[in-house]
Formats: sequence, C-alpha cells, structure tokens
Amino acid sequence: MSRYIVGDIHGCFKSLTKLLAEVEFNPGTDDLWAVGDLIGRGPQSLKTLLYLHGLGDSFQATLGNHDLHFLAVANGIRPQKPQDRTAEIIEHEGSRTLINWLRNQPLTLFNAHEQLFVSHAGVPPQWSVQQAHEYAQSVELMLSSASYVQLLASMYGNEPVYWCSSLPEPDRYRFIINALTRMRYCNADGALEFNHKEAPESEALDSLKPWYTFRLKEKSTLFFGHWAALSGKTERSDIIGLDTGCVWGNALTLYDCKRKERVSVPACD
Ligand SMILES: [Mn+2]
Repeated sequence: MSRYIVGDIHGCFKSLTKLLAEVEFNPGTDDLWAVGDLIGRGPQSLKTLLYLHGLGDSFQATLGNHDLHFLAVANGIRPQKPQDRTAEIIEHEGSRTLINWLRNQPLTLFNAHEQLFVSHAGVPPQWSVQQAHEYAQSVELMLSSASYVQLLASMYGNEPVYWCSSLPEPDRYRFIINALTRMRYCNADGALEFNHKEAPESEALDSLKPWYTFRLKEKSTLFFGHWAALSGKTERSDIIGLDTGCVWGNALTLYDCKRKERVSVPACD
C-alpha cells in the first residue's frame, strides 16, 4: 500500500491521469490524498470531480479556496465567472451528490501516528498543528450541517487578520477558512496578508514573510498547495509545497509517502 499526496489539480484531468499512471496508482490498494483546489480554472472540473468521487474511501482531500468558491457559486451566493469553468458540474444530473460530497471534505488531514498534516494553504503562525486541526473541525461541522449556505455567505472578506480564541462568529470561521485556504504571506507580527502572491525572492515585499518561515521545526510533515509561484520550494524538509502550477501550464506534482519523494509530470491539459 502506498499513499500519494497530490497538489492543486484545478480540473486538469489529463495531467492527473498521467501522474497517477506514472506512479502506478492502484485505487484498490493505494491511498490518494489531495491538498485541495480540485476544481476551477482548468478544462475538466466535472470529469475530475467524478473520478475523485468514484475513488471512494481511497481518496481524501482538504478543501481549497476554489473548492469553497465553487460551493458558494453552486448555492447562488456568488455569480459564476467564465474563468471558473465549473458550470458543467452544476448542470450535471448528479450535481447534488457531488456538491454534498465536496462540502463534507475536511479543511485539514492529520495523521498523528504517521505524523502527516495537510491543509490547502498552510498553518498560521499563532497555531500548533493540533490547534489547526481542531479549529478546522469546527468549520467542517458547519459545512456538513443544514446551515452551511450561511457559512459560505459569511466567509468572504480579509478580516480579521489576527487570531484570538474569543473571536465571535462569523469572524472566527472567516479567519479559520482564510488561514487554512488562502494564506501566503504574514506581516512580521504574524497578521495574515492577502495582497501578495509572488515568490518570496520578489523585492516589493517589505516586511512580509511566507507563513512557513514562522514555523519552528515541525513534528509532523506539513503538506500544502495553493501557492503556485513557489513551485513547491520552501527550503524546509518538514514543510512540503505541492502546487507546481499545473493549471498555468507548468507541472502537476505528488508526494510519494513511502519513497519520501516528489513525482511530477509536465502539464498536458
Ligand atoms: Mn488555492
């Protein structure tokens, strides 16, 4: 049995198929985990979602900002944008099943025994991995409840940028969702910052630092996606970036947990 953790797929079904063939992924015996942003922007979001849903128990994913945005669009909270390229999912006869399956996916995956942690964007400076996992569960409870549409409606916005355990709802949920699915840079004092997407070598960043530079040596290996401009490079062996910009024509990458190595294929969608 092997476990693979795949980076941001964004509906790039051909690249996904090629990558899984490259490692001889066997859904009968292997596990596939994904860092989220399964759909959106790329050419085959419906086909990707149908395939991943069809993997049953051998697949798990953490939700990304594009997955949550899709859920908001599907519920009429946000308008459909042409670049989303997800209308085909909403129009599909099995859309209810796919939407309900997607909203029941977690925001973090944490296997304390194997010391693996996954979230789409990372873990903010103020939290331990254990805290991130617990706060994620409070959002997951809302997302799987009947009032999930209200949660989606209240998740948009960049505030608050500081965590405080006594934050009221819905600010509390918005911070958790932003930290786990949208964060890239933080200010020197650890406040979340959402205006920059470029790689850390860029000069226009002043005092901003990538979230992972705030982390002390992690007990678990942290996996994340979301930040295509990094091309997976964090200069840390305990924090592994997996978004290598497949939807932008670069590459799709997974991590083979048994061999402890990355495998990439060039984007072919
Ligand atoms: Mn993302």
